[in-house]
Amino acid sequence: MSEFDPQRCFMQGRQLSPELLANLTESRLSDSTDELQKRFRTEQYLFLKNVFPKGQVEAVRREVFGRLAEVGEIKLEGSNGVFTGVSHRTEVPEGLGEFWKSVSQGTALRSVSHGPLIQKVMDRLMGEPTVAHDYLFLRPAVSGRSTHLHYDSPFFARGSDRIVTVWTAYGDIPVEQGPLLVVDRSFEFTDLVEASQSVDYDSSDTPLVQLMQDPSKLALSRGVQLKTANFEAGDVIIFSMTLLHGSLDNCSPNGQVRLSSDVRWQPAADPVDPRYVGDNPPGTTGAGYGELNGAKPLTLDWHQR
Ligand SMILES: O=C(O)CCC(=O)C(=O)O
Repeated sequence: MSEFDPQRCFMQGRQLSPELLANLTESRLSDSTDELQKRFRTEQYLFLKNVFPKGQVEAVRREVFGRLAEVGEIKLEGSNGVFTGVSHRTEVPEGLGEFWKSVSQGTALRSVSHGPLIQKVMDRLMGEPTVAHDYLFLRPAVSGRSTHLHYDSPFFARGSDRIVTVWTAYGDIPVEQGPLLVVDRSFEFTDLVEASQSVDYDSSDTPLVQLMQDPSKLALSRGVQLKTANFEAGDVIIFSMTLLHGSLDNCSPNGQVRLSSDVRWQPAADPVDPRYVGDNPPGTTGAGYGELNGAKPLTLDWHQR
């Protein structure tokens, strides 16, 4: 297991208390299906190492960073993406939403995010045929773009109640570059889970779905740990709708962009929320790919940390 430096974990500019941080429990595809299913039932997440071959991940990086290079945001160093500090994305003739849709539907990306490898994993984990939502959340994160703690249930409250999120690391993402973090056993915080489940989110204004409080104070008051890891290219974390999670700040000193996607999977037998299917999915609020954070031009916030 690659240990991380707990001093290097920040969320929204706040350093997390090192004594509250711990490594995610690692799982491997070679573990038995029974073991994987049991671990998912117990912890409501599975941190699966090396799901995708490095070559496939490299292809995704080249594809996505190549598109961002076209709009001046990324300086390509091999398959590494370094933010240039400028963006010409608002000038694309098709508009930001269409541009982001085309990046999110790239061939290399989809052959990983919706390909046979992950399909097999999900069928195994759920013990029945599964299907992925077509709508994909692609996240190139520069500094200042971390995600507050939240439960996913308000966004995916319609359709199946057996949905899970599959978050994939496209590249090595050490803790200082902003990987995913989960609040251990947060499915037991009945008050917060119930509050999140009472929201069926379809509006870009109000309902409060993010927890704005200091993650360390929350973990301390609930007697739990904050779990993350030095993610490696091709690692995946699968988690339930009732597990609090967010991402660490990307503190890369040289503007290294961290790249991930998150996609929802569910049993194929359950109804699928039509907002997230098709070539032109409306998305949560109806604004399509244009509503996603990823659709916004990269900004210079990373200089401000
Ligand atoms: O990658 C991130 O910053 C957040 C991901 C997330 O919230 C999710 O996968 O549900």
